[in-house]
Amino acid sequence: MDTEFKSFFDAAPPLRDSLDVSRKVKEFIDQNSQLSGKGRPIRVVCVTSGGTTVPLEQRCVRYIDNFSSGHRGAVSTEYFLKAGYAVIFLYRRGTCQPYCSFLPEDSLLECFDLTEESNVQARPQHTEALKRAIRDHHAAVEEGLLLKLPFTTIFEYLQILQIVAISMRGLGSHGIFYLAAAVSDFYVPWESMEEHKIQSATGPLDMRLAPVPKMLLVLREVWAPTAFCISFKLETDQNILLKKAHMALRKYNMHVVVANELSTRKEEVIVVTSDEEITVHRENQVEEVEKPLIDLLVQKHSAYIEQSKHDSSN
Ligand code: 9Z3
Repeated sequence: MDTEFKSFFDAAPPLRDSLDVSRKVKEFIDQNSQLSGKGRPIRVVCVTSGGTTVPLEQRCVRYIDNFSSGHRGAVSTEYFLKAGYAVIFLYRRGTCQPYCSFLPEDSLLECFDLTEESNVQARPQHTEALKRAIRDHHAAVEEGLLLKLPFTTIFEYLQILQIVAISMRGLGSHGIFYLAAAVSDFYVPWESMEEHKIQSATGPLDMRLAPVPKMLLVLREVWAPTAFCISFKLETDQNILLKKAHMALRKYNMHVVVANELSTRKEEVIVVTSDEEITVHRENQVEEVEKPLIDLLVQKHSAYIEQSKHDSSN
């Protein structure tokens, strides 16, 4: 493994439930692989979602965070499930969850009333969306097609992603990584981090942040070399977005890079591959941009599976 990465992992605080996470991921993949015996070739996608935090103290009081709401990851998970995939949803604690993005921002309680007999009843304007969400969510969980794994820090995120990636190796080309999480570019290495709360009385705070090692290359070359890899490129300057997306595609050897600009990300994304750029728009106010996006990515994944079969038979 890349030496930068090795030292990142060696110095990171150990993941608290690593055995439990490994067991859950293994069981999930085994259980879904058995389904393939019933004639359904199983496809598993790891969807990453939300932003990673960068702690400033080992006994963390303060941290650096980013804007990501987890909406893209949560809604994409719903569409992958609809397309027949089993989904490992690696999400930031407290961010948007699958089947919950329609909820009013102020409170879930806005969806319900109490009847005169003190029973809970959905308000008419929310009834259809609630029914659909309850039905689809329970179906995914009962069929064992959705595994949720939470993270908070950059350390937890990369350690869990490694466990998932290595466990998915056996799926070959049937595995996808859909890396929508907004991953910190800089962090405070654990060994140089203050143990206790930084005192404000000592005056202005100077801090040196180290670059986070580029996980995409290790994922592609070492952890899961046969999986179909989709990463996202986010910029705020539309003029450099496509250039940066093409650079990421080449540098990290991704199969697809989805380019998005911060302010228009819910309306439009551009799917970039080595031979094309396809702009995908939100089709109407009811359906999200993730619907045509996942349709297109599923097509590209199917073509990749066929190509991999063809390559291995030659
Ligand atoms: C994205 O670009 C996602 O589409 C968003 C989704 C984070 C913009 P929300 O969570 O937003 O729905 O509010 N994710 C990847 C961003 C990122 O950190 N990309 C890295 C980069 O641009 C590559 S891994 O350098």
